[in-house]
Amino acid sequence: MILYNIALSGNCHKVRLMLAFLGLDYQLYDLDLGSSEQLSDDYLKLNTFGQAPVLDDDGIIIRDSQAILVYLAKKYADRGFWPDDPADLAQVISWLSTAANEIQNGPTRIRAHYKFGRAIDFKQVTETTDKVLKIIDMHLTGKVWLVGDQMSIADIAMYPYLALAHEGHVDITPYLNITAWLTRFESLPNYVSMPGITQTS
Ligand SMILES: N[C@@H](CCC(=O)N[C@@H](CS)C(=O)NCC(=O)O)C(=O)O
Repeated sequence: MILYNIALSGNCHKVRLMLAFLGLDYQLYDLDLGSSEQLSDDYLKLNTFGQAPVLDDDGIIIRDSQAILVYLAKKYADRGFWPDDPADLAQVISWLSTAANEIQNGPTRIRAHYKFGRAIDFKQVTETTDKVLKIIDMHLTGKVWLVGDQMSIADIAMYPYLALAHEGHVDITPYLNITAWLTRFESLPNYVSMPGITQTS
C-alpha cells in the first residue's frame, strides 16, 4: 500500500491513524507542495482534485480521507471498525459527513487561515465552528465514543481537526466532553500523533 501524504494535513492524518490501528505496513509518499506536485500530470491521474490523501492498495486507487476510511474498515471488517447494525452504520456515515462538511468548513478552515495564510470568510467559519463544537459536545454527553460503545471510523474522521483546533486559535477547553474524548482517543493502543497535536493524555 502507498499513502500519498501531506505531513501537516489532518485529512491525511485520519488515514495514518487508521493504518496504525489496523497495524498495516505501508509506504508513505510525501507530496512536494513546494513544486506543486499535487497538481502534476502524474498525480492528477491518481486524484483529479489534486489533493491528498490518496491510497494505492495494489492498484486500487482511492481518493478522499472519508472514502479511504470506509474502504479500509470494510476490507478489514473483522477488526470491528465496520458496524454490522444498519442504524449504527448510518450513524457512522453521518459523522463522516460532518467531518467532510462542518469540520472542514469550520475548524479546518480557521486553522488553514492562521497556519497557512488562507483567506476565509471569518464570520461564517467562526459560526460553523461554534455550532459544530456545541453539537459534538452535547452529543458526547454520557458517551465514550461517537457511535455505539466501540471506537469507529467516525471517531477517526472527527479526531484530527478537533485535536488541531488550537492551531486555528479555537479554544476547545470549555467543551469538556470533547476534551475527555480527545484524551480517550489519544490513549488508544497504536495511536499515532502528528505535528501540531498537543496530546492531553
Ligand atoms: N475531502 C478531501 C479533502 C482533501 C484535502 O483538502 N486535502 C488537502 C490537504 S488537507 C490538500 O491536498 N491540499 C492541497 C491543495 O489543495 O493544493 C478529503 O477528505 O480527503
